[in-house]
Parts: sequence; C-alpha cells; structure tokens
Amino acid sequence: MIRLHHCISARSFRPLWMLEELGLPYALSMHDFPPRVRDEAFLETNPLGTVPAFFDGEVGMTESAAICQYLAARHPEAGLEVASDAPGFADYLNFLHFGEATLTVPQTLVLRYAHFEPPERRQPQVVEDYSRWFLSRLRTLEPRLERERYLCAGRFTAADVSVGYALLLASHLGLDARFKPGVREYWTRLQAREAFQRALKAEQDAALAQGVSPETAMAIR
Ligand SMILES: N[C@@H](CCC(=O)N[C@@H](CS)C(=O)NCC(=O)O)C(=O)O
Repeated sequence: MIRLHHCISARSFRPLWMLEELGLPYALSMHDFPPRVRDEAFLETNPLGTVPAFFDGEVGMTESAAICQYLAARHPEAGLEVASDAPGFADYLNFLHFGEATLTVPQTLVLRYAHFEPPERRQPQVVEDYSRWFLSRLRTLEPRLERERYLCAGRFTAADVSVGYALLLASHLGLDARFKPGVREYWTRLQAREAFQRALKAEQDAALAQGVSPETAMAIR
C-alpha cells in the first residue's frame, strides 16, 4: 500500500492529487506544519523533515514533482504522462519541473517573510519582490494558456498537477487576484476536476481523523 506523509496544502498535495487522479488506494499520514518541529518522530521517517515523504513498497521519495513523474510513468494507461517518443514529451518534462523549480521557489520566500517569520523579522519588501518575481514567471505561461486548455500534449497530465499546485499555493498567498486571464481560467479549470476536489476533501478528513489542524499553515500564523 502506498503511504504519503502530508501537511495541509504543502507540496505533498501534488502526489495526493495524482493519487486521486489515478484512483489508487493509499494511506495518508497527516502532520502539523512544520513536521520537523511539530512532530519530531517524523525525522525517523524523513531525516530532511519535509513533506512529501512517499513510500511504495521498497521505494521512498521526497521530491513532489519526481513522485508525480513516478506515478504517471507507473500507470501509463491513465494518460497522465507523455511518452518519450510522443510529441509534447519535452514540454511535459519542462513544465513538470517548472512547477517546483521555477514557480514554487519564489513563493517559498513570500511564505517565509509574510507568514512564518516572527512579526519583527517579516519583510514586506521581500514579500512584494518575490510575489512579482513569481507572477512574472507565471506570465510565461499566458500565451500558451490562451491557446491551449492544458500545458502540453493537448490533455491534462502530471505537468498540470505540478504547476496547478503552485497556483493553489498562490491562492493561499492571495496572489491569485493578480493572475492574468489565461492563467485564471486554467486555474478555474483545474479546480473543477473531481480528483482535485477529492484530494482537498481527503486531506481535511484525514487531518480531522488524526487530530491534526485542518487549517493551512499560513492561516494559523
Ligand atoms: N523540493 C521539495 C521541497 C519539499 C519541502 O520543502 N516541503 C515543505 C512543505 S511545502 C516542507 O516540508 N517544509 C518543512 C521544513 O522545511 O521544515 C518538493 O518539491 O517536494
């Protein structure tokens, strides 16, 4: 049985959403954020202290985009990957990794300096600079999303899960009001997916059942 360690709305939402898209059975272990501080025993599960921590038999993984790639490749019948000999393969890999490496990185600075640091260490200038940086990176998607419903191969893939999570995080950070029309409509489309809705419900249900706060870390701080 697959086991996913997760915090509400953390990057581990990417594999959670993938598991729902694929309809696979899984066990969800919830943690208060940050688990390295709030749940020290978790360091035995993942010495990095980060989520996701994903286990599938002998396999253990800690990178959200890589887990999406793994799940899509293990279940090619679901059509969430693009084969290496198919048109769109390069775009698929590029956007799958763009979601984490290019989009989520500036958001991490916004999160830290708007929410996680104590009030005296908060940095409104850093928050605005990295918000703009994030939004300008998002703008590179705009011409494509004005033409296409999804990022590559003419269909929904794991690359949309990866970028879609960055849009979810942006909405928690209040940056969605600054999305351009193509990205805004794409984000609406992604949220309407049944698997996305099921993943949101799964994290809430599991948090309540396991005595973990169902709030996002930014709502609490
Ligand atoms: N590149 C990794 C980053 C993992 C990561 O930093 N996760 C955050 C949650 S979004 C975390 O667990 N932070 C807690 C900490 O750093 O202590 C990924 O994409 O999974």
